[in-house]
Amino acid sequence: MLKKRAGALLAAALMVSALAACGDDEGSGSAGGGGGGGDGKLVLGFSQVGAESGWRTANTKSIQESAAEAGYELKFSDAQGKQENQIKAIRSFITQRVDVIAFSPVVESGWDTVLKEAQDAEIPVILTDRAIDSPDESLYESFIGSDFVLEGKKAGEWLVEEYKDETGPVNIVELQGSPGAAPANDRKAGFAEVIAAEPEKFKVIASQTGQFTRTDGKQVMETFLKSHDDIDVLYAHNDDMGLGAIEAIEAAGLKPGEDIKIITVDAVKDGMTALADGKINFIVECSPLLGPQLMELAQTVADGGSVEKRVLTEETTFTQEQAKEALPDRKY
Ligand code: GYE
Repeated sequence: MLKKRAGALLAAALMVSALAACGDDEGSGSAGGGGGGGDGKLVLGFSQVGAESGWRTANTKSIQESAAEAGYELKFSDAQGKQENQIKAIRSFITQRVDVIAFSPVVESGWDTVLKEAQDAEIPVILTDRAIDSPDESLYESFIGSDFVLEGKKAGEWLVEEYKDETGPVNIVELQGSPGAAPANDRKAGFAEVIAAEPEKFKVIASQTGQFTRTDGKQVMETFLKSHDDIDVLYAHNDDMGLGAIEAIEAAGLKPGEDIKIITVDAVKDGMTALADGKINFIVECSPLLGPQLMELAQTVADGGSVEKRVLTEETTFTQEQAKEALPDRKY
């Protein structure tokens, strides 16, 4: 890899000196605008999960803008929520011999074969946002993203504190993210671990996937409301499902945030607005702005340098008051 980049840099340097040599008759035309391919630009192949949520849209934007800013050529592929599409995209990046492959795995399992192919082709891979469950860490250079278990724990801790003066039982319904995805598995586990300290008090009476989307969040909440008339709390693994559920709760004649308390994860603008309006009670932040750090990592691995195996995103939490303060400056 080092050799390849060094070669590309050398080629670029030669090109510059060649231009300088015949520079006399060059006008003041735009500098460095090499016409596609072979111009020494880092080529990054990125396979995105899809466009299921506000978080995902902000994440895509961050990656596209950061690549443009860094002057990289970004080959962007949308998997529409399907692992098979991601595997196809990765194989196509290998065939095209991109410099670096990055992807946000739809699910945790089943990546070893295709990542081995990338390794054999000597193309470094960076995981963004979501982890894989392979024990072979040599299959990727780095994983940049949040600690989803911690996010689940923060959600649980808020709940425990909120009900500390009450005896319970506190009936909770849970809207899980898409099945098999790291944030769905981990946010469920972190939350469960915290509330397990008081098993007689906190009861998860229903838990089902809402696919990280508003539509499914709304639909599943409707079925929860039909089969349970004693729901105290909704824990949704992302804002979008929580926002969909709010529609279902209002349609059932109940007040979200009061009759049913709501905890979500992400803190995208729409979620923060609902929080500031009192319809959500607490949001655990998960930052989608991974672009700038991803570009740095891509450059370093393409240059043959070593990077941290795990790059953690820094995050906070928001109450309704804090959301009101943060909203005016919220970028996504
Ligand atoms: O929380 C959710 C999105 O992987 C962290 O995926 C991401 C999650 C995010 O659909 O809104």
